[in-house]
Amino acid sequence: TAGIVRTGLIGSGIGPSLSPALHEREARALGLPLRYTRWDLDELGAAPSDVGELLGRARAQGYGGLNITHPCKQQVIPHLDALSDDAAAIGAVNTVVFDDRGATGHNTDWSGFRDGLLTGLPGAARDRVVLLGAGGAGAAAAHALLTLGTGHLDVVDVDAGRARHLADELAARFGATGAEARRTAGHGRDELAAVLDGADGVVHATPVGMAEHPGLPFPSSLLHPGLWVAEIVYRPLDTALLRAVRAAGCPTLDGGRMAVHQAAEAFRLFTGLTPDPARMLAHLAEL
Ligand code: SKM
Repeated sequence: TAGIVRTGLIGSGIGPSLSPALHEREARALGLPLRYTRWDLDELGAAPSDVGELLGRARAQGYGGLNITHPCKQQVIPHLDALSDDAAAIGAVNTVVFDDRGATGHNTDWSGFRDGLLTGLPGAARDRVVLLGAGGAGAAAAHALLTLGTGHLDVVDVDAGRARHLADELAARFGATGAEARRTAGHGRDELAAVLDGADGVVHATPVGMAEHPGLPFPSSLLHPGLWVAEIVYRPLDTALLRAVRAAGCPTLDGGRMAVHQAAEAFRLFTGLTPDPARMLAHLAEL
């Protein structure tokens, strides 16, 4: 019997996730019966290492696919039958699609950031960019920037070793051919001011600005005219950083666009239907 499309999200502490509302509202707008269910590890009493078993259960229940979030984006990989090239390169999966070929892993975080940047800051220069925060979200944004042709990316993290590790990985993947030896460098927090000076834009990918981590990730005195700032946090949609950047007259991109575009691409992979990101963005603003 033609049924409802079943999808969902596996992760820890996902109660506040807006994915169920975003996906279900878009499906309704398209006339598609779809249910998006939270599979919260904490509520299921499951460990991150149970992700393979949970995938099997969802598949047996006829799911079309699942989003995967913290802390399972890496751990899910050994349980998949195939990986998209980008997910393999980034080393993280946020979308799994079930079909007759098995379970295939994708990463729509990087394409979500790319599409958010292209639509939210069209025409912005991105030759020199600073990435603040070398965690998973930062790695996805970095992949997007270098794919889009950013000439030089400085990765900054409180943990300088983590910043260098990501920069090294990116250099191996996106190494420049020819004169310029490499396109990425890693730095500790004390080098932020130096690398911001002369940058076209900065991507903020640390948790600062979320309710549990209030405040500014760096003083607004480090902003300079024309420097754009892209925020990855989307809860709240308006952060102290974005307010400070707007007050300084600099262009901003909030985290809502990445959230919407990663969801839109996952929705397309799950359903084969093309969602309307503008409508999803309007939905997000109402949530
Ligand atoms: O990658 C996304 C994921 O697809 C959904 C999500 C959420 O609903 O909180 C967060 C991100 O990890």
